[in-house]
Amino acid sequence: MKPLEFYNTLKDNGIDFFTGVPDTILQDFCVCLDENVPKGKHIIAANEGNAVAVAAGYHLGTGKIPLVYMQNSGLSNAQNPLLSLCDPDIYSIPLILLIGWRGEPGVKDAVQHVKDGRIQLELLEVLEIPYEIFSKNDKDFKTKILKGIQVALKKNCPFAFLIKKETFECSSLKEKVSKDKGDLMLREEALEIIIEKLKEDCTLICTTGKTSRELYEIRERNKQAHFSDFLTVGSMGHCSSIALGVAIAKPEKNVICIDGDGSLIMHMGSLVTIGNMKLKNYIHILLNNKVHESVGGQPTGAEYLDFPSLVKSLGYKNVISVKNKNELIFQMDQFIFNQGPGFMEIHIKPGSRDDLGRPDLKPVENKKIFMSFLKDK
Ligand SMILES: Cc1ncc(C[n+]2csc(CCOP(=O)(O)OP(=O)(O)O)c2C)c(N)n1
Repeated sequence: MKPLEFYNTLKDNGIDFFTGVPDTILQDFCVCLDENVPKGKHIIAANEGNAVAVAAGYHLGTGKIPLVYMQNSGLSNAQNPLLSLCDPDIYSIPLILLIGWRGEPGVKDAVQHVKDGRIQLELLEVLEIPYEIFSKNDKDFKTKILKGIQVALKKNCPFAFLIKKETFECSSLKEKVSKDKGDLMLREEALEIIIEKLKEDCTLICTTGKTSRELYEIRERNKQAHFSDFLTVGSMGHCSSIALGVAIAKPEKNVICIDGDGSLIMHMGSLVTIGNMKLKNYIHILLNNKVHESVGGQPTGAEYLDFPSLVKSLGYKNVISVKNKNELIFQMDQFIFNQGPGFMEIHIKPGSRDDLGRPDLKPVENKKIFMSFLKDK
């Protein structure tokens, strides 16, 4: 299906406002939005709940039906405003939800998507959200769009369009994100240096997406064990809070959270708690490429965000920002030994290897070896 045809059908039926959090299944539709939606009418939100709320506000101001896009794992973030704001039993707000169906039964996907995918239809039914399913070569897609909009309008309720993998035809976004960015490092180069500089017994809590996949592969290449790394394969935006819990439990250990800008922004409130806790053993490293690189390179909103000033204002003690390899090598030696909570922002450029794999380690196995590592120390 051509994203532009899909978009034009939405537009012809009165949808002129789009907000959401990107996902791989929807990345070509997002490129189409960037190219066609007038400025200010396409908002990449911090998280899916925020997107639903912004869309609800747009409806209140215009009476129109907005569209909210998300990966299906983001439906849980959106659940609160869907049930307690938009639901027909509360304010009854019409919305179109465009949901990327990761982990669809019978379609190979990463482990963190399997359950979400399996319960997808039942979940929508329990939430009492009517839906239509879209797939590649869908001949009826215009009728389905029309039906969804009519139901949403008639019942004043959210209506979901569930999008299967490879429904949308490819665009050229990948090329757009790999343009030259001076001497900024790639995420994997920065990770290699971090791993080299850290002592073997440092505890790492790593964020969702390609960061954890790269960390896993670096350990394999270095022939190092994985027991000191917790790979947060799902629950985007929560690695800093997981790290906080570990740091509280293990005050004698340096606990290092490796975060991404999209993830950090998704649940940015955690910074307030971390700042308040003032743990000396808490270190937060932000790999800031300003985009959701793992799912297609859409901007996160970090472009104009001054993370060092923000975290300083929240009580982080040891705060620095680095932009290239030499600065990172130089600063790492000192940084980990300074008193926490520490925050190191590393400006990096978007990009990753095409042949990047996924961890061969099951999450439950990861948990077991990580917990025995923490226990041993
Ligand atoms: C709740 C939720 N929404 C969306 C996603 C899809 N997703 C996976 S990784 C990612 C991007 C993460 O961006 P960032 O933290 O900046 O890291 P980068 O990929 O740029 O290294 C997104 C949006 C998800 N996994 N979970």
